[in-house]
Parts: sequence; structure tokens; C-alpha cells
Amino acid sequence: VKHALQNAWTLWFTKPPSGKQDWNELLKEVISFDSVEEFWGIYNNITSASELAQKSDYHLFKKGVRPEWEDPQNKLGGRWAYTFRGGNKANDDVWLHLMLAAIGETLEEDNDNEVMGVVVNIRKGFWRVGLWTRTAGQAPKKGAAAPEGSQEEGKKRLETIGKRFKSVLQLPDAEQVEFSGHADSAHSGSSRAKAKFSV
Ligand code: M7G
Repeated sequence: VKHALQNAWTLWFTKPPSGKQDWNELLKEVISFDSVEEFWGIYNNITSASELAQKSDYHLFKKGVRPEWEDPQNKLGGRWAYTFRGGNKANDDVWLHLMLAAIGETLEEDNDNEVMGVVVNIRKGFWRVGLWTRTAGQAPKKGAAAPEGSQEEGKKRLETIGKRFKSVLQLPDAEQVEFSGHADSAHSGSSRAKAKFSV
């Protein structure tokens, strides 16, 4: 018996660079799945996040969305992120819970349709988890496809998702997760663009 997920998902991997390589050459599609059983089959057979080399990423995204700012479905979006400092050994339980929340659709309300995917970045001295959203709470540009609802509604929707993200990570209240828009990250050439808001 297979327990169907609400959406099909694709796992991607960013391998550490060996020399000078573009972001694009390092990003590889691993496998897609659409049932709970397939998820566990994959999870039990891949390298755990805590065993990945520095500069590796896992990305778990809805099938059909590339885990890149440039993807048409991410272009107007942004990311909730939290950085765990001190050591680059990812906590496998944190990453597992985040993936389960994504595929179990518990990060948002049914018709929000905001969650695009979740990411873990393994870096020197820290590791980071992210949750990518379709919108970024900005006023729609003239002529651009406007995210539905007002800017204020959009921000509220994103903050609710941010709070759920924070609770999946089991962070103490005093810690903050930060939201930044992909357009700002792309513009500054770094994912460490100034946070727009936090919860
Ligand atoms: P990161 O891996 O998100 O964070 O971005 P880090 O700074 O902690 O390692 C590192 C670099 O990877 C960025 O400065 C970009 O050069 C590149 N990069 C990351 N992302 C998510 C993208 C993307 O979506 N598109 C492109 N073109 N480059 C990206």
C-alpha cells in the first residue's frame, strides 16, 4: 500500500565545488517521489545531512520547481532561514522534521500555496536551513503578475509560515528566523541579503 502525498517532490543535491564551477554545474537532480513509502526508501539510502562535506546542500522542492532564484515560480519569492552556528555537523533530526513538515503540508494552510521547498546548507563553521516561499510580501511591480491579496495580507501569510518553520526547528522564543526576498539575494550576489522581516 502506498500513501500518496498531496504533491510530488524532487530531491536535489549541490555538490561541493572542485575548482571553479558555476552554481548551475554543481546542482543535480537526484530523484522524485509522491508517496510516504518512497520518501522513507530514499531517506534511508542517501547520505545523511550530518555526513555531507562542507559546501554541500540538499534541496527538497515541489516537482517542477528548480531550487533556484531564477526559476519562474521562485522569482517573486523569498526564503525563511535559520543558521545554526558552531560546527558544521547538521542535526539530522532537524532536517528530517523539516522535510516531513514540507511533504506532509503542515507548514501552511491548504490554499496558501506558498511553500516551494526546503533546503539545508552545510558550511564551514555553521549550517543553515531554509524554507522557500512563492511570494515575498512586496508590492507587485507594474505589469508583473501580482501575488494575490494586499501587501499586508501577504506579509501576514508569510509570517504565519515563518512561525511554523520556527516551531518545526524547535527554536526557543528568543531565537529569530529571518525572511529575505530572492530578488535581493540575487541582486547582492549572496544569500545573506538583509532580512526583510523576522519572527
Ligand atoms: P548559498 O549557498 O545560498 O549561501 O549561496 P552561502 O553564501 O552561505 O554559501 C552561495 C552562492 O551560491 C551565492 O552567492 C550564489 O553565487 C550561488 N547561489 C545560491 N543560490 C541559492 C543560487 C541561485 O538560486 N541561483 C544562482 N544563480 N546562484 C545561486
